[in-house]
Amino acid sequence: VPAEGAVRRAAEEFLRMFHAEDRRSGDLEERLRRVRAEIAETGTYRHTEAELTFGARVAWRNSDRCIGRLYWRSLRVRDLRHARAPEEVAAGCVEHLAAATGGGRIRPIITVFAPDGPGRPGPRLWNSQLIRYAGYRRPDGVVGDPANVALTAAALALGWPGGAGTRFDVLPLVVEVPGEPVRVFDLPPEVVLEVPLAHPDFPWFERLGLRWHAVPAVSDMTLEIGGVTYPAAPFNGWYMGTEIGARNLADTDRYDLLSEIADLLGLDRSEEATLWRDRALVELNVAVLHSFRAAAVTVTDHHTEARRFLIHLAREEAAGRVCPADWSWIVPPISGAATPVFHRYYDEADLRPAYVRRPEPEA
Ligand code: HEM
Ligand code: NRG
Repeated sequence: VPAEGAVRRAAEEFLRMFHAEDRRSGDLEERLRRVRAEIAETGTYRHTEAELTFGARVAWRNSDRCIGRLYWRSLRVRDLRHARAPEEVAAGCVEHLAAATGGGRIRPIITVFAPDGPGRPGPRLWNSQLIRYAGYRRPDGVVGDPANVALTAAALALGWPGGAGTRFDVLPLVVEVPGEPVRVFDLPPEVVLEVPLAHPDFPWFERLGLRWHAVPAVSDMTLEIGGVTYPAAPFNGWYMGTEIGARNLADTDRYDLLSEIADLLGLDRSEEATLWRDRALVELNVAVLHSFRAAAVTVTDHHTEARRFLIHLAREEAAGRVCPADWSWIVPPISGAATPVFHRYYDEADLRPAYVRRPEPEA
């Protein structure tokens, strides 16, 4: 928790911004007086629902790594600041997934749990996303997602009995409420929508038994609004296919599937110059987009999303705002120069409100 003067300055800056952007926000001077008094008395202050909603949306708008920001105004904000008990936090996450999944019509949502207060830290989720696949370290390598080996080990150490031992075992939620033992909670399968992957032209693809979950719900970033930090504030939109097809399933330190797929495609892997990696990548990404669409689960492709992002940039510019963007995250991991976001530079700025990645918990 930052010092009182820093909280007051951040609060004032945020409230001035809110009142400048939102005409229904009421009397600024009156609100500033109340917030200053509350900070002087308690060291922090409580956001109104309208402030919280505005802050969470603007934090999305400020996320320089996110290509999906055209829809920042549509973020639905669930206020669970009263939830502090581990059971309440877990239940709030389960409800979040049910509401976000919408049977496949995915809705951008954030659930905000209790903030850090002076001498009273808020709850934390150890999961990097609400839905994560286990990674079990075995003598001959990792079964599952190598990105989640530490979380899997932590869950097992906390009493999680482990899953079926497949490559796609859904991990439990790991909830930390300061002053209490860390707890694990299984996710009910009905809130974990998954898409089995098939390819429109290659029947063998389905037999690989690949799948991915429908909702990317990031749960390891702290939401910072006007000097208040919310360490548990899971948010989600929908997937861009490349996140799954060009990274999660393809990276050598993730599922590392390119060699296997190239062989099934009958490609010549004797030298790099046959571009077997690139051809396998494209077919894997075709399968991801095809399968999500066949399952009626919201997904976007990188060409469409890149075009939308430039519309967003133009709108932000028209509104007189700086729109920070990080080229190395915005440009998609395949076919970069075939998308319009490749061919320009972007403003850099570290604006608030923001989602700030917090360090991985020690496992
Ligand atoms: C990052 C797309 C919604 C905040 C990203 C990335 C993509 C993306 C492709 C890069 C991820 C990576 O390379 O690992 C989308 C799409 C959305 C969406 C298609 C659909 C609506 C949201 C929402 C929020 C958000 C609702 C927050 C309210 C962020 C943040 C990052 C990010 C903070 C950076 C994550 C990090 O540093 O690891 N987004 N996003 N996005 N997005 Fe979005
Ligand atoms: N690349 C990660 C997810 C990061 C955020 N991406 C989104 N966010 N689409 C992965 O799981 O592949 N979102 O809020 O929609």
